[in-house]
Amino acid sequence: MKKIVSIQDISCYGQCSLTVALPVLSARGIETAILPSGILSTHTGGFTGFTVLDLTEEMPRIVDHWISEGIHFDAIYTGYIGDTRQFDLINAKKDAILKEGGKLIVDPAMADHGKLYAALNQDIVEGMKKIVREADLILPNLTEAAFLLDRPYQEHYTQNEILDMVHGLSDMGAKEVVLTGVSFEQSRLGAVHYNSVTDRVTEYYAERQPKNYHGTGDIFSSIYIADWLNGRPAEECLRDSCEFIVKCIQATMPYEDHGYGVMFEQVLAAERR
Ligand code: PXL
Repeated sequence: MKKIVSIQDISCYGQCSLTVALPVLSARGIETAILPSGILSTHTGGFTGFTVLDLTEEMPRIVDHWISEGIHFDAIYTGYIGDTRQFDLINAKKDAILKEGGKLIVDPAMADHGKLYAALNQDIVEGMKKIVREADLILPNLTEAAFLLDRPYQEHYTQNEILDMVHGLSDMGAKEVVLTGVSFEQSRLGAVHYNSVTDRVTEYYAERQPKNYHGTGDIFSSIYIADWLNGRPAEECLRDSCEFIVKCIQATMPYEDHGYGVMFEQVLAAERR
């Protein structure tokens, strides 16, 4: 059984970051520890007046206790990070809490639809670049990729431009890149995987759904990471995570008052039946 630690915020309400990563990873058979980067009353998309408790000071105390207990992980999975000091902490401590050959997985959750999330700024982008360089696997969406590469965000990309982006991201240091939100035709939306070791590109496109929801990036990453740690090939990881998101959106759309996240619980539960 693989053991992972996820480093991202707890958005107490809103179905994103740790409140989706934990159940999804657990349901896929991954033991999941958490290192919360902060506690927010809600996520920062669509809610106003949210509260934030930064946990930067507490994080090294937690990690140092784990080190003294000899606790090690197969992988670290980072997501939303609200304070730049946390990037240095991750780089400084990662080797001490990873098993030999353990992996650093970075979902640079910081932006979407061409814009940074409400509480973030360019310093977070610069910090994110520091951990992307060290990563075995990164899972940016198109907006995050544009920020990481210091390129302007475009509404549309050609196939060559997408390939150029995944190569650019892997040139930054990431061994494997999963670029999400890729679309070349109106009715299909999916993701592109690039493995810099084998120089292989894999793509998967699912049926585009008529609505966007918060938290789908976090759920996509959690499914992908669980499958990846369970040793499944890129084409299966991509198909499983894209189709899972499609099902989550379809489960949520009938409920018009549920605009803040997707009802992924139903989809997880249906898999068990
Ligand atoms: O889903 C990404 C995410 C994670 N954490 C917080 C967020 C967001 C997206 O807005 O606000 C706090």
